[in-house]
Amino acid sequence: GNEEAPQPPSPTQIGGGVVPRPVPGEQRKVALVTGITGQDGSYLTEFLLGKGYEVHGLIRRSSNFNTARLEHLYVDPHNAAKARMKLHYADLSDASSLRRWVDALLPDEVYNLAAQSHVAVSFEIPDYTADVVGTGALRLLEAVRCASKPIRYYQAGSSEMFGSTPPPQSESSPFHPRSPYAAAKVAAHWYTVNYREAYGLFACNGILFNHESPRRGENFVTRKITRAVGRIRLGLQTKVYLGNLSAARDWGFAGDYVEAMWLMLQQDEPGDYVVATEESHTVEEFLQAAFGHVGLDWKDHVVIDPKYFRPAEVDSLKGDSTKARKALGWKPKVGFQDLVKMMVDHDLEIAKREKVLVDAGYIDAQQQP
Ligand code: NDP
Ligand code: GDR
Repeated sequence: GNEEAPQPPSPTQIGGGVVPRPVPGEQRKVALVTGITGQDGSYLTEFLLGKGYEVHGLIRRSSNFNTARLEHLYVDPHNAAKARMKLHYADLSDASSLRRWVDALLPDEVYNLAAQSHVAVSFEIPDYTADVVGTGALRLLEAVRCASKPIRYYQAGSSEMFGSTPPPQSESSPFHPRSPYAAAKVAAHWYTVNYREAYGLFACNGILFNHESPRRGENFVTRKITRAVGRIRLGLQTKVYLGNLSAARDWGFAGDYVEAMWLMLQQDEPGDYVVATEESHTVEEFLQAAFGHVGLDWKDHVVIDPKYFRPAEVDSLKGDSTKARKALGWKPKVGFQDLVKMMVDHDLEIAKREKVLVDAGYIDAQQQP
């Protein structure tokens, strides 16, 4: 028809990255993304808009606005031709809301990124975590299965599912979850496999190792450290309280990982894929790199607080992503040192703005993030 050509969204303001232009004349696909307000949801939305998709996101009701990571992508829906991202209220704990939006939108692809994603918090609210992370995936799969057209489904699986299984971990490594969060992700993984086998659904599990960015939630260890580095460098705080520094993680950049999600849904056959950098570092090594980048020694500023130790820990994760690299042609672009620098540089800028407000007497420096 004479519909206006898709407009590229404005360049991103947080987390770097400029949205690529959609290819003109390409048929517009429709994606439905749960967890769109989270770290990965924002990068995936940018990526899909860049591919020319119309992106619908399910957001949950909150007393505070929870759309900060999407602000730079938002176009007023009254500008119907340009607004290619649309947000709708739903909740992974509410099957009726999921069913309704899947039926109303009939997307080509569904990305299930929603989760209570904090491992330590899952020990505090295990029942809720199981409901949203495990049963929530089942509710969404059921909505997709019952839809009146075939829909491709992506499940956000996690390296936490391997838990105490020693590295390197690949698709054939056994799961041994070490938290309510991880156990719920294992359930979601097998629900997804089961819907593929039972109903022939095009359903994929991405088993993603840790991935970080300047948009990472501030209570995950990498961002907690880089926020603290920025503030300590600017004199806004002196100490940061942490738990276990000897845990090793395979840390990549979230912007790289969302491409792997999409690639999985573009294959001829559905499958499960490990996505990882194949490089592992301890929390202590992250501290060294982050404090070192601004010329500080982490040992002068880190205090161990046992309250951050977990009832059961995952000691060592290092992925073997041979399958994804061969079958999807995927590989990470950002390495460990560049990731740390990207996050520290971003958080130094935030600290500079905070310092202006502190110096002017508008905020209290003690109000730590
Ligand atoms: P975030 O915690 O940043 O985002 C989680 C998203 O889920 C948010 O949009 C959140 O909404 C939403 N959400 C939480 N509870 C509900 C609910 N009951 N109903 C609907 N939406 C809900 O996670 P990430 O972006 O880092 O991760 C995305 C997914 O990938 C998650 O499933 C996570 O478990 C998984 N994963 C993440 C990895 C990582 O290293 N980042 C690695 C492997 C897997 P709100 O903004 O309102 O809180
Ligand atoms: P993780 O990420 O549990 O791997 O789950 P997190 O950054 O929370 O912890 C990584 C390691 O750091 C240790 N640690 C601390 N962690 C936090 N959050 N706060 C601290 O103060 C602290 N001190 C030390 C932890 O004990 C742990 O060993 C993330 C989430 O994104 C999951 O949703 C995802 O599935 C996995 O990554 C892959």
